[in-house]
Amino acid sequence: MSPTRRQFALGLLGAAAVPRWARATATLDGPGLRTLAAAKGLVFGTAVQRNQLEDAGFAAALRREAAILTPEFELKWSTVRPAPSEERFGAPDALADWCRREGMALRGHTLVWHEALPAWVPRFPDAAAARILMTAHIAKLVGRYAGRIQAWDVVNEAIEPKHGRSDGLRVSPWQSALGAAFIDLAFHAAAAADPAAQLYYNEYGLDFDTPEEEARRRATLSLLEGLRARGVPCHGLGIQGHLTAVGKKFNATRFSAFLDAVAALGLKIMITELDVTDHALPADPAARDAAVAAIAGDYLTVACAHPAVIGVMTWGLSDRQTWLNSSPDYRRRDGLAQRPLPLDAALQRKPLWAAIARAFDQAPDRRV
Ligand code: 9MR
Repeated sequence: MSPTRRQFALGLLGAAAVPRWARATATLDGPGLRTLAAAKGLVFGTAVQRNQLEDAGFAAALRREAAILTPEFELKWSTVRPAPSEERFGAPDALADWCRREGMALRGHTLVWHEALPAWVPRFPDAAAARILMTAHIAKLVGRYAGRIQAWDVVNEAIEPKHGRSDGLRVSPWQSALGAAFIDLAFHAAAAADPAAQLYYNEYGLDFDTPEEEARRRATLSLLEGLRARGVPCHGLGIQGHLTAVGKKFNATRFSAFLDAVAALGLKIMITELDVTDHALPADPAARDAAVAAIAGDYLTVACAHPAVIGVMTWGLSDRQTWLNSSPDYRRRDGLAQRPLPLDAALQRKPLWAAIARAFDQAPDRRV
């Protein structure tokens, strides 16, 4: 029988009997997620924005919880190259320096995407222009951060079955100009610029048991199978993991089968952008926190049990800042801030933190 809340509250259990994830929720002091993940040979990290490092409390929380960071937008094309003659590497350089000083790893996000393109990049480039623009951009960024960025999301969100193509690819500037070959080209360019970097394909909508997400899983698998068959240097799949607290069913068997199929291609898997929108839930914060933690717990239990999954990153550490509050699709209609991340706005650990901790605690040890 598992210990009751009352037993915890009354201190009736010896410290050893209380699992770490249960003990640590109420306090900032227990081991952070980075430590709990590392104990199983996993890695935990988060997306950050450069200005968050300037807040001492936030920086301390990052040090406590995260072993790897990714810039939330600072490496995107529109940010680093707003005009052809203008390069802005100040923010990503500062993040890279911070990671080096703090002994943290850095992930690069993202090289080839249909969003966050500067206005000067044509939306309908011809093939020759697309090839030059894309490979020069990749060579510049991957080359600049070689040895400092461990893994790159080389191609982001290239799947969109709703666009009606038989290969499930999204109609985008790169796809329109170069066809499916743009993906191979991007990975080859990244590998040439830093042969040691781990190169990922990163995608969303792979999580739930809906016909739409099943179609996205199928299209993603066939994309990855093609990369493998052609010997394209792609080392892993980034599963974004933008979850929703209600309204979609999670099917552990189906998700696990998807992870198996990806692993069978020899690929590693990283959960790259975990968060849980609560936009469809009533206002009560405790009820929202419980629902968010429940779905993330179910999801991460499956993910962390899988030997091909190497780690989990959340898309932000604290509810202080989340893209969900400004998204037209997801922001709450009652105007309340969402609670999608492991720490609340005061940097206190939430039930989601405990769900992640529990998934790490229950995961098999990769180090043995
Ligand atoms: O959270 C990111 C937000 O701050 C940026 O404005 C936006 C556009 O660059 O991108 C958001 O991050 C997205 C990520 O890059 C790819 N997956 C979906 C994320 C949420 O929209």
